[in-house]
Amino acid sequence: MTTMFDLSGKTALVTGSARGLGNAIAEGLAEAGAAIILSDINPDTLADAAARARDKGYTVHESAFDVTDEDAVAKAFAQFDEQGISVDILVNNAGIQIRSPLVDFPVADFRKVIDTNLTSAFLVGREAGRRMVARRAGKIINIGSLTSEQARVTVAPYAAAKGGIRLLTKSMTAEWAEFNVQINAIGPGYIVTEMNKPLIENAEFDGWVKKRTPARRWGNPTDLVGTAVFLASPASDFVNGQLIFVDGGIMAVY
Ligand code: GCO
Repeated sequence: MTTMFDLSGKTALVTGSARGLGNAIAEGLAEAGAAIILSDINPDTLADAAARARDKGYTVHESAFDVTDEDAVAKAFAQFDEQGISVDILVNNAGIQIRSPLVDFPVADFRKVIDTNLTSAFLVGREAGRRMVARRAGKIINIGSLTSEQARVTVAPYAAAKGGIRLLTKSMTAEWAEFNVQINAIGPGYIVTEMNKPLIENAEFDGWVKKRTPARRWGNPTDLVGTAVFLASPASDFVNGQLIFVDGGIMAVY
């Protein structure tokens, strides 16, 4: 039974994995046996995260690139090819948040959020997908959100991007499932991360989250690990195109 969830011999690339959800997911995949490629736009925080992961005994590669830059993404994958590293598992996690009322949203910020949260998953997913299709094997996990399904005030481009992630996941499935590539998404609920700091520190919002979440608490980044390992492992070989909410029950109850 445990071999079903064993990731030994596999390599997982997690974008935006120097901290937050991406870091917890990467370390979780490593704990399940995968070698990990930590990746972030900031080489300093990336080096720190890699040192921490190596201290825990994991096999760690590092790759600093901008997920919104087509050439940089292509170059990173060309380097993996040269080093003989195959990305067996990709987690498209990199993301940013900019909050503002929609009537005032600057177009440059709108584009930046769409680029970083959605176009990035296409760009990195395309490089990984080409190779997975050729190898007839692969797992892609896109990180969605509650806002993949439902909107919330002040985060319109984020919600538009995360809604896009849901259909990008299905589109990848439409084209790559026949080549034994499984593409699914995780929809985290409200999780304690640096990105959500302004929400956590806002007493009213914090109270709302605890009331709105049937589990009556914020999630921790490690709450996502079980689902990530499942979606990265042979246990999910016939699961494809799904968005699985890991949200303490929010989407089940209104
Ligand atoms: C925010 C957003 C997100 C939420 C997430 C829940 O304002 O930052 O609401 O960060 O935590 O969308 O899935």
